[in-house]
Amino acid sequence: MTTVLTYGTFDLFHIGHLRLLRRLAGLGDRVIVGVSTDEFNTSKGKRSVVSYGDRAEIVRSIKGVDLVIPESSWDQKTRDIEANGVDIFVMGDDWRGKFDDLEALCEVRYLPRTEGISSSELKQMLRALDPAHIEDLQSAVSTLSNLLSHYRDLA
Ligand code: C2G
Repeated sequence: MTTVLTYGTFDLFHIGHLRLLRRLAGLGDRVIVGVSTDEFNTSKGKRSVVSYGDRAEIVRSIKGVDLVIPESSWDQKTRDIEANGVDIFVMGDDWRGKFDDLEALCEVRYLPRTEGISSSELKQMLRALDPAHIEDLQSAVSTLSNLLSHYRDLA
């Protein structure tokens, strides 16, 4: 029985998160995922769009994930590894080198991230769609459609 452990915020769950969790399921028999609590995210200077409860439920429902635990501090990893008999600790390679100290307890692996998608980019797109911008977009669309019908009449 090989136990694999990872951590993350998993906000606005996307294909990058899914591919990472799928690869974890391929590395072992039991997959444990620490999901950052909203309070811990605040301490990381992050604010999730999706609440901890919902993020944990989404991750728990991913095929191959056996257990979700709350991540509420940076230093709980050692305890979690020992308490769950973890064999492989895995993170995306944006964390490369950051958790090498855990090699004293188990194997540490960094897997390539999925390019072109991130929660922060999705958040930026959502911010761009706030009401103030939508009005501008709507007036631009109506201007364009008026122009279009005008040219149609000319054609
Ligand atoms: N990830 C990925 N590809 C992406 C985006 C994310 O493979 N396009 C991976 C990250 O490398 C990470 C995991 O998905 O391993 C979760 O990413 P985040 O939700 O951004 O987690 P983060 O905020 O980095 O929290 O103690 C560690 C922290 O909890 C990590």
